[in-house]
Amino acid sequence: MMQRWIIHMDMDAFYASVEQRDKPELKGKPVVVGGLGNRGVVSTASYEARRFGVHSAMPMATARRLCPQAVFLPCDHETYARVSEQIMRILADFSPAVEPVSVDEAFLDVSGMEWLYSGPQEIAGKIKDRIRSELHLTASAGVAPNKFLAKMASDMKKPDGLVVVEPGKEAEFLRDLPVRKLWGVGEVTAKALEARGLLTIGQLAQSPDELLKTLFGNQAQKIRELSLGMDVRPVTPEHEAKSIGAEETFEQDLHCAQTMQAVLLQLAEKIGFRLRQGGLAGRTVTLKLRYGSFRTITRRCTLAAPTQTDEAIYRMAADLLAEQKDVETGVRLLGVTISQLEPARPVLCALFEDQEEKGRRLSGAMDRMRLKYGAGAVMHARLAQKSDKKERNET
Ligand code: TTP
Ligand code: MG
Repeated sequence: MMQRWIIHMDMDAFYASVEQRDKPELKGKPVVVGGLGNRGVVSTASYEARRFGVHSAMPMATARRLCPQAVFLPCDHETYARVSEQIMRILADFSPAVEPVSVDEAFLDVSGMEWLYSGPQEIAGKIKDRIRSELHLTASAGVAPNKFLAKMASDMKKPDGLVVVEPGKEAEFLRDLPVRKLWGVGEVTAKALEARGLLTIGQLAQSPDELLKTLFGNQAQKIRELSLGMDVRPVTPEHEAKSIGAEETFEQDLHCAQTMQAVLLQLAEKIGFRLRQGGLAGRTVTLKLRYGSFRTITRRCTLAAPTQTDEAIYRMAADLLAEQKDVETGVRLLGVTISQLEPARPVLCALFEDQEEKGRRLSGAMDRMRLKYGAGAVMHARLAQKSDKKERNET
C-alpha cells in the first residue's frame, strides 16, 4: 500500500505576525492583539510578548499587567481573512487535497507526490519558502503519516519549525509527551489521569483496557489508538465535504439546559455560515453529546428538505437535546453536524417565499456582516444574552 503522507501547516502568532509585517515599527516588539475593552480577551500575542507569559484566551487586563510595554491592537479580521485566502491558494499549488481547519492552519494530503520532490519534507520546506517570500510571514509544518501526528509535529518547534514523524516511529514520537497533549484530553481529564499515575501518552498507551474503559467509556478504543499514533481520518477538501460540523468542549461540565441551548445556537451559526459560504444545504442534523462520565451519544434527525439556515439547524439540534433526559448530571461536550449535503438550489420566485427562504435571507445578511466585521459582529439575540456574561474570545 502507498505510504500516506500528511502535512499540517500552521502560521506563527498569526494575527500578531500580520500586524508586525504591515507595521514595520512593531518588528521585534511585544504585540498583543484582541479585544481592547474592559472585558476583552487576548486573541494572540507575538512571540516577544509570549516571553512575558501572555497567551491566547487570557483576559486583556492580565496581559496589560504582565507586559505593560506591549503594543495593544484590535483585531483586523478583514485583513486576516484576506491573508488566509492567500495562504490557502499557495497550499492549493501543492496538493488537490487541502483541508482548511481555521484561518491559519490546514492539512494537505501529499501521498504519492513525494517523487516530484525528494520527499514530503521537501514539499513542506517549499511551502514554507513560498509563504515567506510571497507573504513575508512564517509558518510551522508537521509532516507525518496521519493528521493527528502532523498536527502534533507542527506544534513541536514553533516558530518557523519543520518536524517529520517517520512511519514506524509513531508511538515513539508520542511516548514521552504529557497526556494533556492528546486530542480530547482537557485540563480536568489530564488531572484525573495524572492522579492515577498516567503522566505520559506512552503510559496511557500501555494501560489496561479496563482502566481506559473506566476513564473514557465508549471512547476508550479511540483514545488507545490515538495514544499509539494511529489515526485513519482522511484529509477532506472543503468542496468535497460530506458533512460540516462544530463542537465545543467545556472547561467545566454544563448542567443548565438553557446554557446548552445557547451553545447549540452558536454551533448552528458556525455550521450555517460554512454551508452558505460553500453554497451547500444539508438534510440530516446530528447531535453529539458527551456526559461528564465520558459516555458519548449521537442522535440524528432528517429533514424533509435540505436547509442552510442557522434557525433550522438549531431547532433540530435543540429538539434532539430536549429528548435526552439526564443532561443535568453534567455535559462536557456538545457537537452538531449536518450531513447529506447537496448544492443549495437558488430560490426561483419570491411569491413562494417560505420559512426556509426567510431564514436564508436573514442568515445571508448576517454572513455579510461577519465577512466585513468579523465572526462576532452579529449573533442571534439569545447568544447576545449569553455573551453579556463573558466576552467572547472570537477567532
Ligand atoms: P493559533 O494558530 O492557535 O495561534 P497563533 O497562530 O497566534 O500562534 P501559534 O504560533 O502558536 O500558532 O490561532 C490562529 C489565530 O486565531 C490567532 O493568531 C488568533 C486567533 N485565535 C483567537 O482569536 N483566539 C484564540 O483563543 C486562539 C487560540 C486563536
Ligand atoms: Mg497559528
